Amino acid sequence: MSETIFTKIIDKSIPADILFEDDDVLAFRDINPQAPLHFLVIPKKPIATINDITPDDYALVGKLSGVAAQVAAEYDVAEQGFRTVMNCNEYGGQTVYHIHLHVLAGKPLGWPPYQETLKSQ
Ligand code: DGP
Repeated sequence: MSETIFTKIIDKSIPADILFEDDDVLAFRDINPQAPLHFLVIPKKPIATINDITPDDYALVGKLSGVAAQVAAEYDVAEQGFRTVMNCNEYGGQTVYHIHLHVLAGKPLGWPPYQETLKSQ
């Protein structure tokens, strides 16, 4: 997998506002926040997209949700609620090809999360 900006955040060659870190996972604030609290939870292992997850990664990928909830609790938004999103490839709106769980919190979030009216199929 080619290196992404997130590899540089993991190895600290570029700065980020880090909210959580352990041997497997990093959480940091999104540079372009879409909610009062918007952070990303990523595995340190570079996995390009959801499509590239293998069974060996299932525990690691599950841990992203656990860390999301842990950080949300630390920032006192867990009880109000929050949204997690993982975009995949072009139609999913993915721009950085290192999987990342968006965590959006701090205000009521609309649903559905897109504006287009579905055309008849
Ligand atoms: P996505 O579109 O799902 O691939 O989301 C990528 C997110 O990554 C986007 O919300 C902005 C964020 N992002 C991109 N570059 C940087 C960066 O250098 N630092 C931080 N903190 N976030 C970044």
